[in-house]
Amino acid sequence: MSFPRRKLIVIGLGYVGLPTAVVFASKGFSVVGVDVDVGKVEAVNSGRCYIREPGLDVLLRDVVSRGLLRATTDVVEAVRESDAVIVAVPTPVRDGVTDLSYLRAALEGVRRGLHRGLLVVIESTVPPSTTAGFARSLLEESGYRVEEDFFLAYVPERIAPGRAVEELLNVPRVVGGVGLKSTEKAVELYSKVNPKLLPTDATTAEFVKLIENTYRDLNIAFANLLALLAEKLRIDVYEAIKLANTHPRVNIHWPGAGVGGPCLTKDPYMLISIDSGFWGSELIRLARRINEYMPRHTVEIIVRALRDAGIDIKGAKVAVLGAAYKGGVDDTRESPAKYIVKELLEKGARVTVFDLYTSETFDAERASSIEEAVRDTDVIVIVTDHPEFKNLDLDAIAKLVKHRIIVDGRRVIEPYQAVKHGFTYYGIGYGRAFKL
Ligand code: SAJ
Repeated sequence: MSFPRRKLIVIGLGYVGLPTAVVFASKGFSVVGVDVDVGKVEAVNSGRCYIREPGLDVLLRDVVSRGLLRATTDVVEAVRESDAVIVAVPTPVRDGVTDLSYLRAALEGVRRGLHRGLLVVIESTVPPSTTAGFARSLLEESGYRVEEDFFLAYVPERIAPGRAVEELLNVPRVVGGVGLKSTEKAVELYSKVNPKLLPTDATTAEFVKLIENTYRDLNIAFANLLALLAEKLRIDVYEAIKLANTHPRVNIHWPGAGVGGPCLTKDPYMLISIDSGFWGSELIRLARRINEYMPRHTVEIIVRALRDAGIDIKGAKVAVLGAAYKGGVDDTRESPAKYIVKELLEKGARVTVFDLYTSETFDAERASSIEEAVRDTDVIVIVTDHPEFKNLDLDAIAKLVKHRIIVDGRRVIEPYQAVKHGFTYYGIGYGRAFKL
């Protein structure tokens, strides 16, 4: 039995680390969560869940009350008493360069508490070779040897915000050790929470993580390119993609007001950092450029929609529905809404933001209900595909607005429905209502 004490440390109690700590605790591990943020540590210890994840709050309260999960800021002490450590700290990318300083700080703490038999797992997204290179040498400065005295593996996280608990338990996990013994140990640890494990080596596992998100980013960029072309052709790109996707070997993603979140916006840059001078990497850079352009394009459509109705953007009242980077979550990291709202404010519009999941407004006014958001508004802009927006009462809304104009950045509303209620419908990739 490799984990005799069933004691696990999770370093970094964010969107990945907190659900991970809770899920392992719910399977009987005695888990210590470590974070530099005292606020998070206090929240966990008082059983309070600070991220919105279905089912997580109940589970957290339960494991804390049963003494299976506690949090601390002292990593060294925690590591000395544990069988395994999972590191899930942020690794931000700035100007194409990955900042490994949080990972370094976490691993330095682990090194000071390192002992024989310890398994160290990195879950943070990193450039390939980081585990077998940077992390290994840093930990071996302790005098202990990997594969002989301790074990080291890379296990990419695969949870999408909003589905953390479910995905931790059910989505297959890639498990890559720096050697066979490390892979075996890591497989043993994760088998306690997830039966679908895919063993490989650490560098392959790091690479796999980056290609998953880059594949998605490229696919969405292709969809966004098609949207821009469809607008020129004055056809509906959603109808075209739906039809193309009936082909058994075609699976095009969906265009939209932009690609946000902490993963797709940075992982492609980490992938090309393997050989940034290589001309072939332009494929990935260009995809990023298309996706980064989409919020600007959304603003262009808003300005045009208003102009078509004889309204100047300066002084116009704009109701923005959605601040989160995707539907059903409260997460606003790298949200396209940020650029859109700031640009509208810059242009002199009076902007009100309504989001049922988050109170973030990016300096615009905040509405606490849909009615408040749309009252006397000149244009309604849908930025996030929250499920609730799919059932908007267009009849009621039509009576409240000043002008019946919708700019739909996510195809949340069917154009014919909007038109039926007297709205002029504009949307990403919807070329029928306007001319470029
Ligand atoms: N989006 C589109 N069109 C689409 C799909 C998404 O414009 O067809 C936009 C969304 O609105 C959002 C952005 O892309 O702004 C990213 O959303 P997402 O759902 O694609 O991805 P994330 O960042 O929430 O989660 C991804 C997931 N990766 C993949 O699906 C390959 C998740 O499994 C990872 O764990 C996560 O990244 C991560 O942490 O790496």
